[in-house]
Amino acid sequence: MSEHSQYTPFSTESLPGYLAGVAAIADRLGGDQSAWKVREVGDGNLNLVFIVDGEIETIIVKQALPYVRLVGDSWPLPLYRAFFEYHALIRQEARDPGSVPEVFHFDETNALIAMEFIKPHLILRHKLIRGERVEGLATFLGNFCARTAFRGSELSMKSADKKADVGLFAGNVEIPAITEALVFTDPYYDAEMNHHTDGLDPVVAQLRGNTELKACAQRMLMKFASNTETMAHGDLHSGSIMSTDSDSRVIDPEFVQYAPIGFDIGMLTANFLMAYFSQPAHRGAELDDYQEWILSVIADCYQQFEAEFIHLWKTERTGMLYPKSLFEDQGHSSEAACKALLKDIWIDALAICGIEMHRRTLSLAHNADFESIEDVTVRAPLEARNLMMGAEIILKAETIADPTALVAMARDFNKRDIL
Ligand code: SR1
Ligand code: MG
Repeated sequence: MSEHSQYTPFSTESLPGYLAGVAAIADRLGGDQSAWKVREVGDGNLNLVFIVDGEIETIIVKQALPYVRLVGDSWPLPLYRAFFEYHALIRQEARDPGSVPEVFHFDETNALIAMEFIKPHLILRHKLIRGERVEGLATFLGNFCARTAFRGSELSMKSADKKADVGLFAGNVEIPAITEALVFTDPYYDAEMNHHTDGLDPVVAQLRGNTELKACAQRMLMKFASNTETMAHGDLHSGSIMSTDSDSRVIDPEFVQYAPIGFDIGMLTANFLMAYFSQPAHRGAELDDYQEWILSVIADCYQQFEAEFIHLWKTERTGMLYPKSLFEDQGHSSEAACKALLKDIWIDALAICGIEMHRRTLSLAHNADFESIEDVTVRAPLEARNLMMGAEIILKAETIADPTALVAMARDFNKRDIL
């Protein structure tokens, strides 16, 4: 039987009838299905997303489509990604309670997850474009990255459990393949689905002509494809975060994959840097202050990631890796070992960061931070700063000491006239 034989893509009209048949959901919504209000609000690249207002509660229903929504049915995509998203959500909830939406119902056949409607939160990317600040953002995200990374690794997990989980998620083939192509490879040659802003050609030619840069990106791809350090969210950008002015949550882990620990925090850092570089087109008088706030989030987030990682190292190091039997039980400090590991994670995170900065301006899926700048003569020079800083991060990762040095680099690139 094919994966699709019993699958039904729902519409705003057909969804209430389906939900009425799921007792736990019908009770949660309350009242009669005829009174439920359904809106389809998916603005991402892949799925249907419905908001369902019942008499008692509002919920989100996310359903995978058998193709890439951004491109159309010429690009098929397996429905089984919903299964992995569901499993990622429940693991993230266990590893960092309260950080992700609560799952109410999962239907594997229909590739459908019914979950908590996080409100009054909005997509962080839109808040950043509007110049809004979010209290506690860096602490929340630093903790999320550290807790999910540490508790999903063999620093914490039993080896057999972690290996079984790696086996489970290894079935998620096509989704990481998108990342492998769109993120790591396509930016560096004129791949079919690529596009970039008019006026950027000289910078793009410079990057694509740099064999050292391409080799560094491929080296990182090799690590991404083969290194199962932890369960990564896999697509942790500002569109995968929802915030109020003082509370944040992470959504949308369908790109989940076992990957290097630096993957999520590196991708996240890149998305804050792109928010930073795009600001001159979005802000007026308060530009400098707001850009500095974004840089403070980048530095604080990474510092919190390291602080929480070190805390977990001291308090929850119960896995097969760096066992206490080798260090503390021998009267030996493991501090230097932890520091050396964090250095390796930082270097990986930097490489991912630079690569993500490139793919969001050169590959298929761009971001609204830059894309919403309609005047290409304004957009291109800002994207050029982003592209050139991305290259320097990748090529000089070993020489960037810490997040303070990274944000200092951003200030420098933000002043450059590259085009
Ligand atoms: C075809 S999917 C393009 C992008 O959308 C997702 O959000 C991921 O970022 C992916 O790379
Ligand atoms: Mg997404």
